Amino acid sequence: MNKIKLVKGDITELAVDAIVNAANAHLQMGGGVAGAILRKGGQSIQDECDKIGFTAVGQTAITGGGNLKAKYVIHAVGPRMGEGDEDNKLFNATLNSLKIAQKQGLNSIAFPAISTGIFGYPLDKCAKIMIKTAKEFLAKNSIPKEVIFCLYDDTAYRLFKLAVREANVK
Ligand code: AR6
Repeated sequence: MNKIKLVKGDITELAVDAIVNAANAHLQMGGGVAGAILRKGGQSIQDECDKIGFTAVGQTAITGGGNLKAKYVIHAVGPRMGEGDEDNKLFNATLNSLKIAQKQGLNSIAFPAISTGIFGYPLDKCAKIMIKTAKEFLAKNSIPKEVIFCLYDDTAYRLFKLAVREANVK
C-alpha cells in the first residue's frame, strides 16, 4: 500500500528515488534546501537547471541527483509570501511534484516544507496543504508508493504530525 511518512532531519541525506527542492522560478539554487542540495549534490544539478531555465510558480522541473543518494531532484517552485494566490500555488507545486514522480515511475519521493523558509509561508498552513494534497493523490494513484515529508526542526515536525492526524492518514 502506498503511504505517507514523516521524518526529521536533512533531506539531502535521504536515499529515495527523488528529493524535492524548494526552488525559485529561475532555478538558481540559493540558500536553504537548495543550498544544501547544491553543496552535497554538486554543480551538475545547477548546470542541468540552467539548461532548463525558467519554471513558473507552481510548476516543476526534474534533474539528476548528482552526488546525492537520491537518483533525481524535482525542483518545485513554491510561492513567495505576499505575491498572491499562495495557497493554490503551493497546492500546485506539491501536486505537480507527485505527477512528475508518477510520470517517471518513481516509487519514493521526499518533500521539504516548501516555501516555509526564505519564502516566508506559514508552516502550519503549508503542512495542511501539502499533507492533504499527498493524501488525495495517494488515494487515487499507485505510484509513487511512498511520500516522505522531511522536516528540518521540531516545530515543523510537530505541525506536519498534527496535519497528518487531522487528515486522518493511517
Ligand atoms: N533538509 C530539510 N529541510 C530543510 C533543509 C534541509 N537540508 N534546509 C532547510 N530546510 P527554504 P523556500 C527547511 O528556504 O522558503 C532558496 O534560496 C527550512 O527550515 O529552503 O521555498 C531557493 O533557491 C524550511 O522549513 O525554501 C529559493 O530561492 C523549508 O526547508 C528559495 O530559497 C524550506 O526552506 C526558496 O525558499
